[in-house]
Amino acid sequence: MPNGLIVKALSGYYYVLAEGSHDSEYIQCRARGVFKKRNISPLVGDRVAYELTENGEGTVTEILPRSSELVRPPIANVEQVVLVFSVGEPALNIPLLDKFLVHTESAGLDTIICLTKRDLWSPSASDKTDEDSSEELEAVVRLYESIGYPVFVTSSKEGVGVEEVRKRLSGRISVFAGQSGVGKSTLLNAMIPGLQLETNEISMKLGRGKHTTRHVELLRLPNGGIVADTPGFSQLDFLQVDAEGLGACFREFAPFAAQCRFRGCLHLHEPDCKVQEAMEQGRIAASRYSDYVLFLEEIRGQKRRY
Ligand SMILES: Nc1nc2c(ncn2[C@@H]2O[C@H](COP(=O)(O)OP(=O)(O)OP(=O)(O)O)[C@@H](O)[C@H]2O)c(=O)[nH]1
Ligand SMILES: [Mg+2]
Ligand SMILES: [Zn+2]
Repeated sequence: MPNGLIVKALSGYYYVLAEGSHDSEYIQCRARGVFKKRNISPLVGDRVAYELTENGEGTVTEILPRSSELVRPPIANVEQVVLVFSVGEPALNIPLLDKFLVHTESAGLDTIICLTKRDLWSPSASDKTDEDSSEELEAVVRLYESIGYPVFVTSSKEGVGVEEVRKRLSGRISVFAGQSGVGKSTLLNAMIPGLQLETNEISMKLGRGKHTTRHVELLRLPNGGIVADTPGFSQLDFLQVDAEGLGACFREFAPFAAQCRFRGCLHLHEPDCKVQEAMEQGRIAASRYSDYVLFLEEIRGQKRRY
């Protein structure tokens, strides 16, 4: 049976690129019924075995073992997640960024942060000068870089930073993830000559995107590498992370957490908690710590509902 790669999933069909094939001829496949029975669904990024059927279509018969798996966006076998957040329209949402980071950490994936629409950045207070305003953005960049995440600031409109992001994706399998309207598809169009993914203005009334991209699709980069465009989303639950595991998803807590007096310290009100101490001393950012506390409450609330 031939093997292939699922490059796109749409309306119950999986588009499979035959192994070794370099053109864009896909075999349109259905999944074998047994997957549904076992509650498994093939994902974009899956390497699969398939069989050809009479009508020129195919059936996915087997999913080969995955090296990684994300639920949102649904994709298998990526090595790197690019968290795409706009600095304006929609406004930069730091708690949501921290939440996405929990998910990529818990999935064990490398993460880079891409702050888009640099041309739309404006200071949060109206009396600030231009200089103050870029300082505020630089502080965000510095914070996440200090934690260990590479950060890119881009403007697809002005062609800023696009080349740097492309280089970072070269030779790897990556996925773009972020809210609707932050400019994921626009950035990919800017990066890949000839690509014309559909894009749409955000709704000014609602301050968010219009969910333009509707499916996950793998795209080949001109200088090697594969990147997936995905539909925007902002709702994320914590079903895969429990209260005890949350702290480990905040990378910069690790050296302090190791020295807390209690094993299994949740870093809330425990005596001799080194994470709280580090936060008070400004060695852990207050915004990160408060998002940690927020997520902990959310996880506990989720549990109670069951
Ligand atoms: N000013 C400015 N606008 C941008 C930039 N990048 C994208 N946009 C605009 O932002 C809007 C949304 O862009 P999309 O690329 O459709 O956003 P998306 O993240 O793919 O959205 P979904 O597919 O809905 O998830 C479009 O009107 C783009 O032209 C930028 O760098 N600067
Ligand atoms: Mg899009
Ligand atoms: Zn602690």
